[in-house]
Amino acid sequence: MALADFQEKHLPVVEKELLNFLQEQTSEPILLEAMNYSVKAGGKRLRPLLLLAVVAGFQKEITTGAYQTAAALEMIHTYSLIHDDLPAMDDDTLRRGQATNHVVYGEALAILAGDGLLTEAFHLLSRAQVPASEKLLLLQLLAEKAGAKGMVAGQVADIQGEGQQLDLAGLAAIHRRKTGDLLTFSLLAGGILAQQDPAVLTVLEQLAQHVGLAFQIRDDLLDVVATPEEVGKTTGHDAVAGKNTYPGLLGLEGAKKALATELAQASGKLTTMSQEYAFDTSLLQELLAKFEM
Ligand code: GRG
Repeated sequence: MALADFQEKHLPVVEKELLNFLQEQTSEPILLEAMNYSVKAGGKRLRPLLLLAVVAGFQKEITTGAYQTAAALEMIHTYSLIHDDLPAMDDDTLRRGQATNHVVYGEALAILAGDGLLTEAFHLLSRAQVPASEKLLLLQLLAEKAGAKGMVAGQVADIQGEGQQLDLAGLAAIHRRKTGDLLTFSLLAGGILAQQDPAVLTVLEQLAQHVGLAFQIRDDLLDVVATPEEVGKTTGHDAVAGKNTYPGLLGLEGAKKALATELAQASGKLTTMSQEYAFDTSLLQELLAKFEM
């Protein structure tokens, strides 16, 4: 199945699980409105897509539990964007092509909308229709990748690195956690839901590291070369904020080369998965091709 058909078939189900759960679990209408505002603002749903594409690549049925796990993952991602945009963090006014959450609802509600999404993500996953042993693993992994040695730690390191000159290893150490860890969860969760053993999960994790770096380098490049209309958020922001970026360290051409290298390495991991674990790589290859610049 082509990626566009796969998206059209499966992403609306993730959406339904997510929106229904928030609706059922929220008792304050303005909180629901603020959470829905960012959820419905039209993100690419890259992380749910990666998760579901891995399940499909192992030729397993996409169950309700997989949709619920993907919905929980997107809730965590959306919370991170709301909080990242706050005046105390990146202080951004445009996200997903719309005014950021705090611009519309004020800072207090934006913080609470993020808190609500974060907490309800774990609530949804804890109730997901997934066998208990896999569910426990998914809960632990999501906490680890989103938490204090994962995405949150990466965000702290990023803030502390502002205005300092980092080297490539320092930059990678930030992004491996800030952006990479949630992408890693996306791929590993697909493997766990497809009941793969640890050896396969190790290859998935290696694949995720290349995907994560490629994604970040591309995001840095877009901040330099794209318009706000193209990416739905303010651009040129990194330079103003004194952020360490791949184009800043490597130059535009060097960053493009680094992106191509990461994508080639990701593709190599996919070949290994196809040869050794009968993994159908077509969806992920098509998705990775979209990262090329
Ligand atoms: C606030 C704890 C906390 C963490 C924030 C993810 C993150 C950490 C900050 C976002 C900053 C940023 C723009 C990072 C670059 C990579 C990234 C996560 C881009 C946004 O993800 P997309 O492109 O967004 O998948 P959509 O809107 O399509 O879902």
